Amino acid sequence: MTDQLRGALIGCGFFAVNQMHAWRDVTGADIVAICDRDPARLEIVGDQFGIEHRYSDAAALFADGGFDFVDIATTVQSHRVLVEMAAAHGIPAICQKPFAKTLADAKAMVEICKQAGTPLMVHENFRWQTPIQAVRRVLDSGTIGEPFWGRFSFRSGYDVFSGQPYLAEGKRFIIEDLGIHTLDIARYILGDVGALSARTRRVNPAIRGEDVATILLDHENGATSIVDVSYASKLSTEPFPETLIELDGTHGSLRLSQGYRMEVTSPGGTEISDVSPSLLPWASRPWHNIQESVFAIQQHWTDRLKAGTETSTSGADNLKTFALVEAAYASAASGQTLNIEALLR
Ligand code: NAD
Ligand code: 89V
Repeated sequence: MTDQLRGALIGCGFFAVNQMHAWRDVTGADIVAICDRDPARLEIVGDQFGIEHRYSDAAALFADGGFDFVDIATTVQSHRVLVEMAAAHGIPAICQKPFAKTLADAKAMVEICKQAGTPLMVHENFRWQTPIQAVRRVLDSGTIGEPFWGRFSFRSGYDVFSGQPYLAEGKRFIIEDLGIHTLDIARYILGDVGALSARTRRVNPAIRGEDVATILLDHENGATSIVDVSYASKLSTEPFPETLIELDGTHGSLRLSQGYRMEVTSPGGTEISDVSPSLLPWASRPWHNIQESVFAIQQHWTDRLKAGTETSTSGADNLKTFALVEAAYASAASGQTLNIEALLR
């Protein structure tokens, strides 16, 4: 591995622009080639970021080579084929969320990279947000003791469909696109999940999938939590894209509330802090929280790839988040509680 890693990015759409900005800030890696089957997107992103090597076909990109890793920023339909292409060429890969169309595909993708001996990370960036990292640090400090209950809440009325029109078209919507992040945060904060039960509904008649979901999680450590997500909530101050958190522990409690305000209560009293993300020079409100986490996860990948160690959101780790998505849809359809271990076998 050279000191300055060379990356190729596939998929120059809406979100990839954030990834390209963040790659410019990352220490130790540069994007040297890009690929998109849409010539207009290839030109816009290539010109904006001064990338000369441009491909309309991923197979041609891999055949030419000249890079140390690939960053797959396409939508889910192409994730499996592109991850498999990377593994076949011995190239480490980052893959955007949702990792795959099905849990069976996701398992196959993890297996093929394992067989090839190539690192695989899912771009699950929400756990890298500044406020989420701040919550993790409070738990690690022991201030509130052992957490026994939690709530991870994302309720918004923000128009996500204008930037990402495909979100209105899929049979599945909020759990697959946004709840996947919230479920990952619940796992990151309270640990792996043994069972879950979910209820969903569609409020917005102009979209195809569900835009509200309420999910009850039994964590393996005995804690119980609720993940509740909505894009149908009309609030006095729009909170997009903040995840709000409530945690009750044996010695105290934590509340992460709107406006990035964290309140921690312990036997010593209550401390209030501002855990706002920073506004990177290329970022814009209200997306800056997400944009900063894109930089953080890409720096993490670069550091870990150089060190030869596993990433926080490796493909194998993400199977445990992806299983929660599958289980939530199955539970909402059947009304049953789903066992997660059985899905992961
Ligand atoms: P998009 O449709 O705007 O962009 C996808 C691009 O990929 C398009 O330009 C398309 O032409 C290109 N593409 C698709 N298949 C290709 C292939 N086989 N070869 C080459 N190019 C191909 O989509 P988007 O909104 O940018 O979303 C991309 C992914 O990012 C999705 O999986 C989405 O869920 C995810 N996303 C993640 C976050 C986050 O915070 N992690 C936020 C938004 C979107
Ligand atoms: O993070 C995402 O995947 C985005 C959004 C925050 C809009 O849901 O699609």
